[in-house]
Amino acid sequence: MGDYLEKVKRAVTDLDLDAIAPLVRDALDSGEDPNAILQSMCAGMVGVGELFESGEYFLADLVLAGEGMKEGLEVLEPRLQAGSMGVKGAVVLCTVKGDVHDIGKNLVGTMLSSTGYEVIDLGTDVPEDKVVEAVRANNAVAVGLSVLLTPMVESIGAVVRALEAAGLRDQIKIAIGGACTTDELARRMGVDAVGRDAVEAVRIFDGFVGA
Ligand code: B1M
Repeated sequence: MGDYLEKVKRAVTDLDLDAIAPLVRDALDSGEDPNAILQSMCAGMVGVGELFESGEYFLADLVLAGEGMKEGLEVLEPRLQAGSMGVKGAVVLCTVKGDVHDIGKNLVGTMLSSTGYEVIDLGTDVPEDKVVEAVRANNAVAVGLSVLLTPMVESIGAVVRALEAAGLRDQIKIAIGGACTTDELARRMGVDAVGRDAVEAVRIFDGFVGA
């Protein structure tokens, strides 16, 4: 069984795009846990990031990796979805202003909606006033912010300040996540939690709503 997990990871890192979705399907057919397959795909993306950092991959390769990841997730996501939608409350989710990475955010959204949250996904490069608007319109219980780019971390603080200015901060919890987030950053930005992966994100939001 474990062989498929390694193959999925390698196909993502090697940008073997035609192989990713079929391998995910084979892994599912062989009885692999969808969450374990997801972890393998994410590990493959870490490999892509390392090759980009070392100069072996270029920006176009990151784009290709993103495409391959999305194709694999299309096969995987229906198997990750099981729960009853929306019963735990509404969560506003987005990637912060200046950042267009959306694969991790989408995964967090899938996991949250599959475990009972109504997910209001605002997309990527989202300004703080849109977050405030969505929190109000949907009576949201929490906000999830994805941020992968270090130069964009101030966008987190902008959301916190906008929620404070709107008088909503006391009634809402905020979590952040993404490659460049740390506990120290969370403290500095004044948010309530940082999630390392989509599974931990669910644990954090469950803690927020007492589920
Ligand atoms: Co970009 N990129 N990228 N990129 N990219 C990174 C993030 C980078 C680390 C690569 C590197 O140098 N090693 C680096 C950022 C360095 C930094 O600032 N610290 C980088 C850079 C520099 C850039 C550009 C500036 C490159 C350029 O133009 N010169 C540019 C910026 C564009 C912009 O946003 N304005 C850019 C562009 C792109 C693409 C568009 C080509 C593409 C994104 C495609 C897409 O998303 N549709 C891309 C990709 C694919 C990556 C890497 C390789 C992979 C990201 C990914 O999808 N990972 C990435 C390298 C890396 O992260 N190691 C990199 C898989 C995904 C499942 O993981 O998003 O971390 P992740 O999400 C996880 C957790 O973090 C967590 O759960 C998820 C699931 O487990 N999580 C949350 C995420 N959000 C959460 C929110 C929560 C909780 C948990 O809320 C509570």
